[in-house]
Amino acid sequence: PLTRSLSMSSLSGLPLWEEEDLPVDNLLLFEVAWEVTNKVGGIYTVIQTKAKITVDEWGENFFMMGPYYEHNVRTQVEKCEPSNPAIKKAISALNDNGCPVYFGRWLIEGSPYVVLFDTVAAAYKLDQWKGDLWDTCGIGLPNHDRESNDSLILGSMIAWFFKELTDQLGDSPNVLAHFHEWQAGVGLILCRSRKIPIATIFTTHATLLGRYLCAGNVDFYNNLDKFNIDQEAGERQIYHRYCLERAAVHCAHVFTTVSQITAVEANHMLHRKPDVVTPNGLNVKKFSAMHEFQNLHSTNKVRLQEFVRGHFYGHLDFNLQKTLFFFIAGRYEFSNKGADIFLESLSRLNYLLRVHRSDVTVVVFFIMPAKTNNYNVETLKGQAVRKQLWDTAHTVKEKFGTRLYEALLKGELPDMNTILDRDDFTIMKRAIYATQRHSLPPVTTHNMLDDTSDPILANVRRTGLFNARTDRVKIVFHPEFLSSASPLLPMEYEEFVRGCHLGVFPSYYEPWGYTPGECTVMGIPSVTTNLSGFGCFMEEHVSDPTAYGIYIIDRRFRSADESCNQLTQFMFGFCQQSRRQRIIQRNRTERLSDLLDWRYLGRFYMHARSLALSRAFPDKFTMEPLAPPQTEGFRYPRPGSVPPSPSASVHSTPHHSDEEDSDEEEPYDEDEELEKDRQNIKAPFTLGSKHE
Ligand code: G6P
Ligand code: 1S3
Repeated sequence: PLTRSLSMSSLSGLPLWEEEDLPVDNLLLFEVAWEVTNKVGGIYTVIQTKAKITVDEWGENFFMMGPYYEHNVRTQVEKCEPSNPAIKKAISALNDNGCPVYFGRWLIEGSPYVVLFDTVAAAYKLDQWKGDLWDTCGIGLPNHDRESNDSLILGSMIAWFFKELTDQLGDSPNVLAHFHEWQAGVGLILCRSRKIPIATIFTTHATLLGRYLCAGNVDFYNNLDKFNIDQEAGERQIYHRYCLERAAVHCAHVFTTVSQITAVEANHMLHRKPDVVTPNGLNVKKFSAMHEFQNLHSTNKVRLQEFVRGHFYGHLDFNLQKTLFFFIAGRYEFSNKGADIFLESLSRLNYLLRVHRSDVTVVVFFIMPAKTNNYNVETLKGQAVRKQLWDTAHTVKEKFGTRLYEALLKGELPDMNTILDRDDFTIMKRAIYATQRHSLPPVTTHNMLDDTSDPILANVRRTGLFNARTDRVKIVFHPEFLSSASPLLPMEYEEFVRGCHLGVFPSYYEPWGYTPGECTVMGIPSVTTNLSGFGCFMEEHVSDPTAYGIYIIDRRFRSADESCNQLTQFMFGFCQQSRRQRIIQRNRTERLSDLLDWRYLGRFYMHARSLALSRAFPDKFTMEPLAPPQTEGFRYPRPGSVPPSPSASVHSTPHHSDEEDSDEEEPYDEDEELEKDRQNIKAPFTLGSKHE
């Protein structure tokens, strides 16, 4: 039998989860999502990072299912023949009926098998399948809604596949299918209505109505029980989608969502309380050298500094050694992702830094994709000017070096007054003249298609954050996801995050929120909120989140203005930290990684699976469903050693700030601090009842 290797390092102090007795070698597990091999948003991260632990547990009996896109398959999938004869036959049945299905290994960590359905080639059956859906559950899909139509085609193909498969298998091995989000839900609805014998799980990563209502500026969380949800869905013209979502939720043997806060939301918006909360994890990689992530911060920061040198050419009157890089990134949902209160708080921070005559400058990156028409000229010119200055310096340096060398060969010291000639000075002066600019460094790196109505730009105009010389907060809006192939900022997202000092994600609507989690495992502090799944999870498991570099804004019980003030204070406090304090804080942040590791959080998926089997096949899976894994009561303690707060440190004095470039101003034993914290983390924990 396949075994599970899930024990976390006992050093982490996290609760262990012992092996369950799921006979995984006599089961087939399918995980269905629109984002399998197809990167659209956050669900891709969930399934892509979770693949490794699921393959470790299920081996050859695990399959992912999603839509077929030729370009995705060409770059990410190695096609092969299924070794399981029943799967092979089921695929052939669809292929033989003009509905192509592809099989292969997805080339990500764990190399899971994938079954991909060509929804475009099967689109000729759309009308027939619309009729089936209507006859089965009375849900009609409008023609203009491409996304819903695609999800119906995928779902119909998947239900057909499961029918063929289970006809082949009989009742051994049993099939367990886990569907993610409403776009994959149709398959579940059809399987259940056709009484196909499989155990089903449905996970929602956000509710349709929650996302829409929040984006519409309502006081969502204080009115959860007051919405007329049918009417709200109808008014937003998403009634059919909402019906698909709600039907999938109610058809599933087990319903899960990604956080407690979304569980409460789902109970109101979908009228079913989730059976299990399955928090999102990451595939955490530990470096063998403990300080490697600090070195990576340093080297990537240098690359960001190079970009800034170009972008702010002619205005580089701030000290890059005292410049901090903040950023926000993600889907461009202006208020849901909290870009609104971020901008307002930045303008307050700008004011505070100015009145306190701070020598710190903050460069803030907004990485949110919007419609653009390529990079703008001024931004490209900035990098060209920087390159020209670099080339000039290099040419003069070469000449200087040659003349110096020749003088030394003659046994003389060079005459420093003549070592550079008039031509050298001319090219240097011309290079300097080229750095003059008559406009301010641009706020956005691209030509925006919607310049006048773009919400970020509109708020930059309102707050006046135009990158003036006097501004201590500078804005760079990069309305496109990052890529190492960019001529402007050639960095992958991960490298960019590592080079920054603080991620700021003040979301209003955020069922989980991967961005701050990704910062955490890279040892970069971040701001989150008590309305995000991640923020609530951290609040629950970390005694002093701020000390660990997790700043949680209260957006639940405070007004928007109060939340802005809190965010401003967090950022201002961060700006007052010394380099040494930032290094200590990054070490602590990185220490929280174990909590976000799938090797720890995967247990909630396991629990959902055993629950679904016991509900779908009660005669066969008679084992008592395990009690939900418990993490309550486990908390990372307040770090015992060096306080990260500037007020508690003698080093926030002006004298200290003169020495910003020195890393180790006072003896600081990292290993000693780490050991102290580990001692503290040995907290009591509870295992599922079966193992007690
Ligand atoms: C890492 C490196 C140090 C560097 C520091 C800069 O810790 O290991 O060598 O000085 O980053 O930190 P800062 O917060 O100023 O970017
Ligand atoms: C959703 O993606 P989003 O950014 O639209 O699913 C993610 C994965 O579960 C989740 O992290 C995020 O909060 C949701 O909002």
